[in-house]
Amino acid sequence: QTWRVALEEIEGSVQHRYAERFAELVEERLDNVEFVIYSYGELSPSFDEIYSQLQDGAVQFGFGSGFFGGVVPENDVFSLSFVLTDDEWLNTQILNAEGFLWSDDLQEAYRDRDVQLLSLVPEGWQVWAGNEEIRSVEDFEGVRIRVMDNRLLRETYSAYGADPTSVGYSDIYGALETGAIDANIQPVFAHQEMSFYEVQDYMIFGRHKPFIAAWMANRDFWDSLSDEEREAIREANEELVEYIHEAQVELNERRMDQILEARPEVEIIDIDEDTREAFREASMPVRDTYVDMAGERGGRILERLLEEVEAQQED
Ligand code: 6CS
Repeated sequence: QTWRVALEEIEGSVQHRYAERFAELVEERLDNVEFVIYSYGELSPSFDEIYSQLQDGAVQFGFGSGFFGGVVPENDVFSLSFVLTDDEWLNTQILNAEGFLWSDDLQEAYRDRDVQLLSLVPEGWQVWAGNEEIRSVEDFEGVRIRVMDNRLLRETYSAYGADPTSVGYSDIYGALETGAIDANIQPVFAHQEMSFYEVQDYMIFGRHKPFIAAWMANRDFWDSLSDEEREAIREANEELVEYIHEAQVELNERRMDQILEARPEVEIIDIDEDTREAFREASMPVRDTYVDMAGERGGRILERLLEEVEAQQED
């Protein structure tokens, strides 16, 4: 049988690396399975369409990130800033801890929308990039920043005084080039692979959140699998937690070098701890918006995540 995988990102990306390794590990364990991976653009430029294919079972596996709140509102918990720590490996472990990933509330939120959540994949820090220097919350005043189509992200940047607008992934380059937008937020690898760095002069590391993608299967497909098949998938996902952390760190470093090689004039700005605190405070009211949007179950998921952050930090 052929199992199809839909990515939100192009070849070479973190999602692509994840899917390739996942396919290898599962094919090693199951004789009769073969994977086909569709990179971004191969099925449709529209994420809505890609997500519908996963919900319908036209594809068996796929990723959902910043746009996926339109399908699973609780997924927007991963769009909040300053919920996780500033340690990337710790964050990866927190998100994939049994007590969070496999908690009933989180699992039901996805299953209610016909998908089965399998793992959570941090792809590297979200990095602000723009044509203007940003060193403080005040510097965001009036900046036309592109965010994924997501009310929480729009509210976060409005809270900083910016002018957020949602543009499709494939339209960002043109919007930056023509000056329709001034800034955009991506993990480093995406700034490089999508060539956004060519039209942005500053890259600003605020470590406000990792880019997080949910890795999912179609629910009915998952329910139809044998125990052996489900076990093979779970083992592969468990092995991938450490693998993809190391791969994304290495990939993001390499892509940063490539950016600076191609455009040494790109300036890197590191936001200091005091300024991060100001960003954290300004973003706090957005947690209430999340609970308004995602409801009581969404609120419990946020609480569970915050508890897990606390527990893992104590260890
Ligand atoms: O910004 C976006 O729209 C896209 N960025 C990445 C790194 N992955 C998929 C996402 O939708």
